Amino acid sequence: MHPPSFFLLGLATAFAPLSTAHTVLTTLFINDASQGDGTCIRMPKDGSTCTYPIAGLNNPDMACGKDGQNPVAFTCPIPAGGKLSFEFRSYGDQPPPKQPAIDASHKGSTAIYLKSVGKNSILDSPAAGQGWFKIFDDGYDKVSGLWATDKLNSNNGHLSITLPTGLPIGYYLVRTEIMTLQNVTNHVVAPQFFVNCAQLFISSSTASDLSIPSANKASIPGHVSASDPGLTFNVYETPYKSDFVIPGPATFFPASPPTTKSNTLTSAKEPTGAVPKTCLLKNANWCGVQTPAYSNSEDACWASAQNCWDQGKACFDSAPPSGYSGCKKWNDEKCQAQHDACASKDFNGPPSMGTNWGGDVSTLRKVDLPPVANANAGAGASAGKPTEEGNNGGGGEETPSAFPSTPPQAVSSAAPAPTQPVGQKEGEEPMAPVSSLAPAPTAGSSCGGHRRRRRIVTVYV
Ligand SMILES: [Cu+2]
Repeated sequence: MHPPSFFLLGLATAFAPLSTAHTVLTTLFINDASQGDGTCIRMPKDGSTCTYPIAGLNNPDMACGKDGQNPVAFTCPIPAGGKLSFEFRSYGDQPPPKQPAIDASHKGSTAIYLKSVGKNSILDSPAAGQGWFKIFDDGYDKVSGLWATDKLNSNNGHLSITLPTGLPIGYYLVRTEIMTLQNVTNHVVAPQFFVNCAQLFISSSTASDLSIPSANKASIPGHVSASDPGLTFNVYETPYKSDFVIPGPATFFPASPPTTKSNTLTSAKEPTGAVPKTCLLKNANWCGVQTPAYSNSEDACWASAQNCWDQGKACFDSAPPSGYSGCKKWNDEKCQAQHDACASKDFNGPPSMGTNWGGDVSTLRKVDLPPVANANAGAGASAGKPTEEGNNGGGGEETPSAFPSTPPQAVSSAAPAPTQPVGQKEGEEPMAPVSSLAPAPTAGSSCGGHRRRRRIVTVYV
């Protein structure tokens, strides 16, 4: 939440344009394959506040953002050393370049953290607390004059990194941190942190526990303090009077240990929380499964149709601010077809049994992902030193091309190529009201409260 200070408002209006455009992590790409909007991401549930900064440096939400302590159903598999890309949006359901990832006035740093949370379950360890380490960061580039947030916008909200090759197999939270300095002057210090997490299962030939050097360990909240030089940096001075120091610990990028028989795993394990193969259609962390079969029974026909609508309602109810295009497709195409069949007294079904409704509509959007931002930095070093500028986080000895182009259980491969819904342009969330038969999306299910947001922003920055 923004500090409701009129003093701060005055300063901000003097130095920076008023803006609504904060940011939220909406989408993961694994080796360039979209996992679907919202899938595996612990996104804030309330669409009207989903892009807001974290209130207070000691807030437990600093770990994984608002609602980030709660697990989501799906966990995305990725090999150690794989390419991981993130998409940030200033409105949850509107991908850049329609809107910027974050308002241009919000200059600051980006960072990626990891935390191993268990060998058996994503639930073995909570988000907040010890165990975090930073694998990548980016601050101010003196040569180009660009901030990390400028690069994020010029890449249409995308940031790509390589995961370290030396990560042990298991469940991880990956944490994105964007820190911006538009509300920091010589008199007021109110940096903004935009934090989100996603659930990963990292496959690896390494099973032994990760040994994180003490200098690289982070307990979150608590990994930054208000007096850190990176949090008090004045971006309105020209020229800058000092070098920007990226907040948080130095990056730690564990390279692969030598492979021996004793630590070699097949890493063929199916992670708990992988998107089920039985999903006919997916929306974020919801999956629609086939409705019950029936023959020569009117009652069973309507019961199966109701099962479909019930699944659709659960989809809308669970849809995060990144959108509900899959829920709408489910209701409009599958449930409506079942309803129509029962109404026309075709009591054998469900119709189109075995048809796949397209996996995940959101993965149809074409995106150009940037190359990994840590390909060349820190090569050969397993732990970086704090940097005053540039980006940090070693590329290491293996390139992403050493891994398959899609993860072992790639979400997108679970279903045949989806078809484009009628009347919906590629890449656009359906904006029309859902049919009267469909449950209305809840107020928080889409980040579309623009009118409300604009009103708020006349007071807060
Ligand atoms: Cu702001």
